[in-house]
Amino acid sequence: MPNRLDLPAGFRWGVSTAAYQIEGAVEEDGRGPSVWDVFAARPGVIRDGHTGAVACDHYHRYPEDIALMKGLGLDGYRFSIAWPRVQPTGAGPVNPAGLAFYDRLVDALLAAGITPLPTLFHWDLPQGLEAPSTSGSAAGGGWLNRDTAYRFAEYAAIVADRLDDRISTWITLNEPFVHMVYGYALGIHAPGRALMLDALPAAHHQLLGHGLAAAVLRERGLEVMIANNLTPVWPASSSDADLAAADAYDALHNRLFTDPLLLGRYPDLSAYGVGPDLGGCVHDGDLKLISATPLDGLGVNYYNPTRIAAPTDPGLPFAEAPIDGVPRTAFDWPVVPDGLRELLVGLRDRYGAALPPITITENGCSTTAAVDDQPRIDYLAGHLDALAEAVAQGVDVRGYYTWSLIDNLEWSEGFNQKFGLVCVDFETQRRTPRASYGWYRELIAAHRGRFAK
Ligand code: IFM
Repeated sequence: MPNRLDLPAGFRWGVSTAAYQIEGAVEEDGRGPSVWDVFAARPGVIRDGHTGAVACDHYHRYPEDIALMKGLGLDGYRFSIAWPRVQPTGAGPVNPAGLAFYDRLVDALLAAGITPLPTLFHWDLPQGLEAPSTSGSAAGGGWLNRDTAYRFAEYAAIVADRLDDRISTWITLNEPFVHMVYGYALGIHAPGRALMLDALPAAHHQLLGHGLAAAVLRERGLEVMIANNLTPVWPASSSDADLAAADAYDALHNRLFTDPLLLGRYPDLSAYGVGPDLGGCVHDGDLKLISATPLDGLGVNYYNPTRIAAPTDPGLPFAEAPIDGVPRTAFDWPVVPDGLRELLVGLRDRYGAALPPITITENGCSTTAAVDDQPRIDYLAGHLDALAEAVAQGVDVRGYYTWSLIDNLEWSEGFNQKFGLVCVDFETQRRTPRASYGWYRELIAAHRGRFAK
């Protein structure tokens, strides 16, 4: 059996974070409000009333965080750019001080020998695009509004024009599935809409935004990726009803966000009573636009498989079923390392030649451990071995970015779910590397050592 040290020469090691989860400084240097600032201010929506106002104070402490990354010996750092820092209302004037922050960050990363891998959108939409003031230039409704896709492409051009001399590969969106479901269908993330299936335009408009931004990036000679949250879907039994439910869930979670990009079409959503135009939001030519710029890489965020059974009540064509008999993370997510191999091999089998090289853009777990986080080491080791097995089975995987460098704001869970290789004391902002930090550093060094002349 191959193991993690058998990953190929040139395999890239990294860590991932996102702007709203770490930066803080939400009112500094001209940053405008994001949907997350507004949502977090609502009583009861985030556990313990936590917000991203300060988070890890990375906006000020980024040199210390880059020193931690350098200590790991990383090849790359995946971070996200806060759109409202760059364009405070999401349309119109650029905020030079906001762009200057990312300039400093990128320069400091490069000086540390770390390749920046930016994500243009990790859920912190400018509030001006969700609910514009009367003087605003946008129409509102966030990603429910087609116009947001065009604003996203403008923003992509602004950022690329500033940083394309130093960054060659860009990720457009992070996990459009999670953003649509949690933000627009269930309302447990910003912007807090609970529209159920009426949230589907938020899926299509994100993908349209990807297509438009991808063209902007490609015009500048840049490489384009997207980071999708994907899960192997396990039917609860081999009954026809469970198989049909699993297929319906797979279409929604996985294929809805990957088929249009790689195959230029939406999957069959008839189990949801939805036709190929997703209720009318898909215009002629949109799918061509979404797939026109071939992806240079597919980012895969993997945490766990999902077990699906036939629905118990009307509404949705599936019901989630428990996965028993496996370890669980502090978040109560099932730990199934081989699910990563299964997912990657399944992607290769489904998309064949249409599948670009894969990078694992997120994988990790929350633990309750202060510093001695053996469960995280076990999680990472198991998943990296499964990844090596997928590579041995012929899947082209180029890199692995663990989630996350440091503990951070885990959205509606606040600071209560801790995913970091580095522990953060949110009272003092003191960073303490965990055991997993040393383990990851040793792994990277040992893997590199195999290929050293
Ligand atoms: O923290 C999130 C991240 O923002 C997106 N992917 C999953 C992580 C853990 O829940």
